[in-house]
Amino acid sequence: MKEVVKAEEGEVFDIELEADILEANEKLATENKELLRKHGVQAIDIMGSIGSGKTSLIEKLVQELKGKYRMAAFKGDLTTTIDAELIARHGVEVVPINTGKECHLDANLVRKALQRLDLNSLDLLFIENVGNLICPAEFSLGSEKRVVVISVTEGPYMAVKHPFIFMDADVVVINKVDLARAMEVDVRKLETDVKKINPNAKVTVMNCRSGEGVREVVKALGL
Ligand SMILES: Nc1nc2c(ncn2[C@@H]2O[C@H](COP(=O)(O)OP(=O)(O)OP(=O)(O)O)[C@@H](O)[C@H]2O)c(=O)[nH]1
Ligand SMILES: [Mg+2]
Repeated sequence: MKEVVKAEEGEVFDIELEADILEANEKLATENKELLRKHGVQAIDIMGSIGSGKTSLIEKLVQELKGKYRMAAFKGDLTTTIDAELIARHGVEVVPINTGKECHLDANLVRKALQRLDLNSLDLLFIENVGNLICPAEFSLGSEKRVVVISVTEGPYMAVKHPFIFMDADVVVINKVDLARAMEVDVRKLETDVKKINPNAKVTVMNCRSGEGVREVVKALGL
């Protein structure tokens, strides 16, 4: 094997421009957080790889927590409202957010979406990000907790290959445990990989299709 080609600073991006964008985003995220706290709303980011089970997890959480909390959701997608409609079936208010070509939500989009909700009538807000394990990590949205969903169908190296998104995660859900054997993926090894990156993360194993394991996620979120 030959030596790895590494991008130098400034080679791929204008780093100063990127720093400005991230700084502006942080400021808006802080404002979002203050607004949400003022109204007693706890926002929870749901990030994770494409198709890992983010929407399915939100659906199961909404079913599990109905009657206990008043809930709503934001759903970030490039152009569709498919997931937003799936979540809305459960009787919660959903604001779809289309990012166009962007691979992540940002605090400005969340700020706009917040204007569509009556925050006084809510306790919990789930924010499903665009599916991928890279860009969403850099953009705070103003949430209280960050969840990362990965699944065994993405293979055994999801955590070690994408460490940054796990560093700030409060809860990591390893999903599609029902398919682990067929995929020949060792769930315990994935769990260990996540713990090595972030020893403070609570790691739970789930089947978001059946709902098995949802109570552990609820507990890990302190709900
Ligand atoms: N077998 C199995 N299928 C699952 C599980 N969780 C989700 N799925 C299926 O996986 C597919 C993708 O699930 P979604 O919940 O849409 O995943 P997502 O992360 O929201 O996907 P994007 O928003 O498109 O990135 C759907 O067909 C789900 O029914 C699981 O635990 N086991
Ligand atoms: Mg989804």
